[in-house]
Amino acid sequence: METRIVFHIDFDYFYAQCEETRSPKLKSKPVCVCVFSDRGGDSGAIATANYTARKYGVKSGIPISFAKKRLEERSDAVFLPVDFDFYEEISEKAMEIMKENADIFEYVGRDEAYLDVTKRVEGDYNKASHLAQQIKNAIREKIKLSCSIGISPNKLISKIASDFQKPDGLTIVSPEKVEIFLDQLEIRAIPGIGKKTEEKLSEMKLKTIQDLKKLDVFSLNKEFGRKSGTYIYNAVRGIDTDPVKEREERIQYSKIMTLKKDSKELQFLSENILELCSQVHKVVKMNNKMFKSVGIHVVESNLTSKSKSRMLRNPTENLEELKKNTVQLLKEMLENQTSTIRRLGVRVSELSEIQGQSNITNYF
Ligand code: DGT
Ligand code: CA
Ligand code: CA
Repeated sequence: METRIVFHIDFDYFYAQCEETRSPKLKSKPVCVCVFSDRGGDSGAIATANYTARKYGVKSGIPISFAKKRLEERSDAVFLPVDFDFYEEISEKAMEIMKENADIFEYVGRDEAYLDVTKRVEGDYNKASHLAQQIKNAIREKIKLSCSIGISPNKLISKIASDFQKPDGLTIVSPEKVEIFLDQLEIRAIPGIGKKTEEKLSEMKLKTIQDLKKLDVFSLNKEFGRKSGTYIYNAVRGIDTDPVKEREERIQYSKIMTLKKDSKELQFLSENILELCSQVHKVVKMNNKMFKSVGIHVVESNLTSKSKSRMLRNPTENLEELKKNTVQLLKEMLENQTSTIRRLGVRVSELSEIQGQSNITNYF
């Protein structure tokens, strides 16, 4: 039997809750955070909505115009544009609190992370539950954010558990409760089971995780392929040996902009890309990092995305080198560019820490 204790922590209605922290008046209203497309008007999609808006059927991914229809009777409904920088800032602060409370911390995304806490709670689920409550309290007091936590012997079950009593949930599934917890759930509770898989299974009259246990691994492999089949076979039995791996939030820094006009002119695009380089470089400097990979990203007028990157010989923190490489990438991309470009981005990755005095001095 597994003896690990793993937390999965996920912020509730994250973007919308961030908006509530800066204007608490929003709390009583339906709040929708929107990704407006640059077509203007209401074109675009809902990134997320608070639970008041969700009662009216508003959810991530639906068109903004649908959301407005569904909220027609609520004249107090609020539709805000996304502000990623602000959410990032809040996320970083909350992640700090989690990191301090983990033996191993694995960043998953802006609003979620895994923590292995086995050692610090000495494998004790009671202590684990106290620790989780402390983390929830600290995040609520310092950042004014609510989150949901799942606790279990592995990442898979904790991820399912954190979603089980949202919002502001705390669900503990100790090893002896794993089976009873999983059996009652619908198949879609398993992360990675999409609509298609669910439909296929429901045609076979399988609805709950317990039903799914009737299938042996061979039939599952035959139906879904070896990789998915084996995953499903293990998942319904609560088996997941994937360790919590140390991973920090920033694996890359990037900036992206919508151009004043669509263009494929080198001169115009270079001017803009150099400005993006300076912005990215500022962030790199602020975080005391070096990068070894440089990339550019474009969105064409027809909304097709393209990117191009290159690995440098050595890690660097040098702005001129960043500029030289991005302009070179841009030239290469424009060589057989037929469509004009609407959005432009610069990204650095393969980050490493700057260490030692010698580096710090040549870094200004
Ligand atoms: P929750 O966890 O169910 O209380 O609600 P959220 O909003 O935190 O949902 P989650 O954890 O799936 O996603 C975290 C954030 O990611 C969410 O606040 C906004 C963003 N996001 C999620 N789904 C979509 C989507 O379909 N489109 C866009 N643009 N953003 C999304
Ligand atoms: Ca969330
Ligand atoms: Ca999430």
